Amino acid sequence: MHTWPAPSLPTIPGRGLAVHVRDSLTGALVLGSPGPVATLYVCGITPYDATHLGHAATYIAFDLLHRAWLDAGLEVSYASNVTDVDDPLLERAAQTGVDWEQLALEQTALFAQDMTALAVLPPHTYLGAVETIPTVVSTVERLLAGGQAYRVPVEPGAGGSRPDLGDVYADVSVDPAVGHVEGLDHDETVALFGERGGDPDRAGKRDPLDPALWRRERPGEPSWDGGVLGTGRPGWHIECTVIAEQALGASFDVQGGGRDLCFPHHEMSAAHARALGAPGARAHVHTGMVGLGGEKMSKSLGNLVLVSVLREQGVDPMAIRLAVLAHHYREDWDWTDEVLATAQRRLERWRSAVSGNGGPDAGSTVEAIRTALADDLDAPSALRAVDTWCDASLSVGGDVIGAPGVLARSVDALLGVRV
Ligand code: 5CA
Ligand code: ZN
Repeated sequence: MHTWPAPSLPTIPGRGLAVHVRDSLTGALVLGSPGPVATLYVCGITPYDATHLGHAATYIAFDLLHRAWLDAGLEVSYASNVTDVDDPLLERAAQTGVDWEQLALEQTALFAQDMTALAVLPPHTYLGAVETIPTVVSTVERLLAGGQAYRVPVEPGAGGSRPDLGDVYADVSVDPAVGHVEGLDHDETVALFGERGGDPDRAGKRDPLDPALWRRERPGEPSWDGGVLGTGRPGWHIECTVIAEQALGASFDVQGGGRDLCFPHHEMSAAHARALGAPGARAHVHTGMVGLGGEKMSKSLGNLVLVSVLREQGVDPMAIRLAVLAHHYREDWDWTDEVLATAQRRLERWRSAVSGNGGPDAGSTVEAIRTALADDLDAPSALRAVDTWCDASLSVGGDVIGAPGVLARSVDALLGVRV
């Protein structure tokens, strides 16, 4: 999978602080990475209707982490995936009468353009589900051989020339950590599993929460050679387990994504890693949900504001980025015209404040940005620090030659906002 071009990163004086992030599983603020190489896996898109503001907010949040780690002197290894074959993509292709591969290609390309415009640093490893199939197959074979997975017979007509080889499911009962979603009883957990891509009612499973690892060939669905598993396609959670391990090793620093991925996706993905003897992510970090009109923005609901549409309307991507950064990443918030208008005014003000040669000293502002980001990526506080410098620059001015340049380069390097 091709990534997008990396934005240039200006060098700035000084060094960032060690970054702490909130681990969703424990609720604790933890050191993001002990270094010297910080490892990050962020769940990528399912390319059927990209890139809405919710996606943008999630990738911008982890881009802040990436930038803060670099500023702190760490080397960063960042991996992400593209779920370029899965039920929702195939369903959308079937509904709209387009070829699923074409849809995935177009939407992946559009996502890359949006990420470029939003100055998101690209992942170092970027893998699609389809290109990872051989590794998924050998991994599922290992789980079957180890007794952590089992076959479920398929319905008549499924399974191609080997209908006797069933679908493969992970046995979650071997992992007592699975299925205890905070605040939900068992039935509610099962219902949530069903809403988020699971198939709790599938006959023949040992437990309603068992997720598919390998889905056998079905009429009208794409399928690939699965060796002893038979023809089919990968389950969703194992895709991320395999790609993260392949890119970052058995243990890595942070697994990220939107909060909608907490359960079942990240929980199941972590359970698969444990079943394979790998510790997986040291911390799970989740972003809040961006909504529109009070409801979560989602491809399935169709209440989307697309980055590409805003760009076509002439909206400066840096204003979109500032609109996102005005909210703490863990917050749930609604995209509104007012949110965008406020960000546009802020961007204009910042641009006019850095337009001179001289200004107030920027050193303490740069440190304030660093301090805010090190404290669980507190972007709103970082923006307020920049506002304060801009207010001073525009009202009283200052005589430190080069200060506006230092501030502009710092805002670019740390916040990804080009002023
Ligand atoms: N391909 C899978 C992950 S392996 C997937 O969830 N794809 S996605 O296209 O549906 O979402 C891509 C990323 O955007 C995920 O991290 C998801 O949690 C996040 N996301 C989706 N909707 C929103 C939203 N409304 N607000 C914030 N983040 C969101
Ligand atoms: Zn994922």
